[in-house]
Order: sequence, then C-alpha cells, then structure tokens
Amino acid sequence: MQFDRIIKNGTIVTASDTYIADLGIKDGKIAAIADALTGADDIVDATGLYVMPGGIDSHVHIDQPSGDGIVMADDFESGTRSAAIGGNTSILAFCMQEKGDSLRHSLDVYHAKADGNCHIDVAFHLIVTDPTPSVLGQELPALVEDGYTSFKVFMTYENLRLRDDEILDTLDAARNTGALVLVHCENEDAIRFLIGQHEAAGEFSAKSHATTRPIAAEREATHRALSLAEIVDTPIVIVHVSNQQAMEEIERARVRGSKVVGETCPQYLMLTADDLDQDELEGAKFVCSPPPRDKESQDACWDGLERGVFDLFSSDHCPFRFNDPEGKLNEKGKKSFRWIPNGIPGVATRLPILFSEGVQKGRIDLNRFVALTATNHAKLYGMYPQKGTIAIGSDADLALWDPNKNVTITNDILQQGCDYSPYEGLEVKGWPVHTIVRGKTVVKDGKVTGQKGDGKYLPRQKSNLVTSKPV
Ligand code: DUC
Ligand code: ZN
Ligand code: ZN
Repeated sequence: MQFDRIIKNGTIVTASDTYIADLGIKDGKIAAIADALTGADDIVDATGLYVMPGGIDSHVHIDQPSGDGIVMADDFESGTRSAAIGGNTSILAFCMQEKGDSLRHSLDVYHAKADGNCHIDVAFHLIVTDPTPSVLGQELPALVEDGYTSFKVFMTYENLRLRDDEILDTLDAARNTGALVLVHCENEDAIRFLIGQHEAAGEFSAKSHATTRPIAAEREATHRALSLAEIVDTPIVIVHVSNQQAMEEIERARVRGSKVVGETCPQYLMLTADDLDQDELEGAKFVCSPPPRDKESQDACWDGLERGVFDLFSSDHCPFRFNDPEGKLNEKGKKSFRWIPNGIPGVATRLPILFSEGVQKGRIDLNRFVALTATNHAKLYGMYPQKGTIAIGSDADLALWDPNKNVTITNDILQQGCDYSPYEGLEVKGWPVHTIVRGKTVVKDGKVTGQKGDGKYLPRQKSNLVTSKPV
C-alpha cells in the first residue's frame, strides 16, 4: 500500500491556510496532501471536521518536586494522557534542577520518570535554580548541543529564585551557548513584604494569595527581566503574563529593539481574583502564580492574543489535588494561603477553551488559533517543521476537531490525576474528537486508544529566535 492511512475530506487548517484535501500518512509522516487520495486500507473520514496540527503545550509541569509532603497530581502517564484528550500531540515539560544537583542528574531523574510512560511526545525545558560556574560554563553548552535548548529561571520563590547578578550570568551563558531563556517575573521581596503584612493583620485565606502578588510585583519584575536581557543582548520569553501593565513592558522592549516573546494562559482569560475569594478552602483551587486578576486584565490578555503581544498560548498545567493532604488542602495549606501549593491543572482544557471562547466568538481566526497553540511553539522551541504544521515530511501529529460538538467540562472527561478542574461546568463549543500522534490514533471520541509508550522523547534544535533563521 502506498500509505498506511488516509485522512479523507477534512478541512485542513495551518497557521497560514485553510483548505479541503486528503492527507496520506506513511511511517508516521505526512506523505501526501491532495484531492481524492487512494492507496490505504485505513481511511479516516474527516468530513465536516477541521484537521489541525496537534496542540503543542510548551508550558507544563509534571511530577515536579513541590515542597515537603506535597505531590503533583500528574505523573507522565496521566499528564500526557490528559493532554491527548485535549487535542495535544506534544508537550514541553519542565525538568527542575534541585539545588546542589547537576543539570545532567536532574535530566536523568526526569527521563526515568518520562521515558516509556508517555502517550504523546515530550521534550524538556530545564529550570536552573543553581547557576554555578560549572553549570553555566560546562554543563549548559553540552546540554544545548544534546537538544535541551531552553531553560526557565524564577524571580520569585525563596528557594528557586535567582538574584539579578545570577540572572545576568545565566542570560550571558544562554547568549554564549544559543539557549533560550524563559523568565517567571514576580518580585519576591515585594511579595514577602506583603505576606508579612497580611499575616500580621491575621489574613490567611486564599484570596490573600492574589493581594500579596499584585500587578505591580509582576510589572516591576517583567521590566527588570527585559532590562537585564537588553543589557546582555539576548532574547527572552516572558511566560504566563496576566495583565496589561506587563504587556506594555513587553511592547516597550520590542520598540527598543529587543527580541521578546510573550506567553499567556487560559487562567488569565477565564478566571479572576474573585475565584480565590470564595469559601476560604474552595478558593485554594484557583491559587496559581501570577494570580488571576480582574475583568479588565482578562480583556487586555484577549487583546494581546489578537494583536500579537502574545505569540504563545500555553496551559501552565501545574496540578495539585484539592481534597488531599499532599495537595492544596495539606495541613498547613488549610491554615494559610502561604502554604497552598501554587498551580492549577489545564493541559486538557487549553485548546477547547481557546477554540470556543476565541474562534467561535470571533476573537481570533482558525489560523491564529493554530499559530498560538502549535506552530509558534514548534518554531520558538526548535521543533519546526517536524512538529507544529501540516506539510509533506512533517510528523503526522494531528487533532481532528468537530466545531459543532458541545461539551460541558467536568473533571472526569479530562482523565487527569487531579480531582478537579478550575473550569468545571464551563460549556464549550468545539472539541478534538481524534488525536493522532505520528500517524497513530491515541484518543478517539474521548477514549484513550493508544498506550503509554506511544509518546517519545524529542530532542530539539536551537530556537529560531536565537539563530534568527527564517522558517
Ligand atoms: N510558575 C509556573 O510557571 N507554574 C506554576 C507555578 C509557578 O510559579
Ligand atoms: Zn512560573
Ligand atoms: Zn509554569
């Protein structure tokens, strides 16, 4: 047979085009795009469906150490299963360096967790918490050559954050090695000051998570990160942007000539600080950093997606079970917001939310949807054109969308390790009914048809932002 499989009569959508055609798949790759293809026993009828590149979620935390007695709700099996349910075919997960450990050791630990356990393809960003001369001067260059071409640094969390001199050293190492740096921008000293004030005033409930991490703390750190990157003359990614003022910092840096990419996430479109201000325990479900803001900030983030302030729409999936002593309601977390683990689940709901709220409501078109959820991630993180598009020679990573399928989000359909979704009860129009990884259907009509091990580890090229290669 000429092909292993043909996807027939679908409407193919890429970041630039929308057209009806058949796709021929051979050995996990797209081998032909044409009208009326024949030459396969396995035919998938995609009449009335959109055939899109599978989602690439480039901001996912899985099985990450999260403090004494706290355990993340997803391992690589459940996290990638849930990602596939939501139409994703690749994720970039974070591999966190624990202080004192080498980056190589950290990667060995994460590979042991992930390899053979994933339903979809996985790559790693590193999180650098201990930027010693040997980490920056020796390990990092070798790891970039090995395909670990991006890493994140934190400006917040006492045990994770880097100080400005360390950030400068790290950005400089990135510039020298061709790595791309992602920055979590919140001012730790300001947050600690505010936590002290809240505790002195006897304010311990979840809503204080939002008031101790105000917009000014995010704006200031965003400005500082952009300034430090400008001083070193290296590109950066500002992740999980929540509001207009941080967006303005990104736009101003671009006007000055900086190469900067902005990312936002569903929580900044769909949630507000009021969600934390429910019953003091229920509010814990919505604790994430930066915190969700207000209606005005939601509108600003939508505007940023439409205008191109943001090139990336990621989930920042960071799941902790709610009703669990190892999760949100751990003993200390029940008593103070300060001990509620930061992060919410979202890898399965990212795409349906943007499709329903963005495409169906006329805020963005289908091609922008694909760019924001797949193509831009592949280009920025060195996976294009193997991933992130529908073209001859690319991996046959596809999500087939029924634009008319109405779904009410409930936690059970997401098949994740978490015991809740922040979006339970949300009605969405449009759902990925078929997820295909390198030619194999791993989810069909909400049922997992693949198995763990279908997903492979993905080494990556350097970012197009670093190499300035046209793509
Ligand atoms: N930063 C993230 O990127 N994810 C979850 C928590 C955090 O602080
Ligand atoms: Zn972060
Ligand atoms: Zn994150």
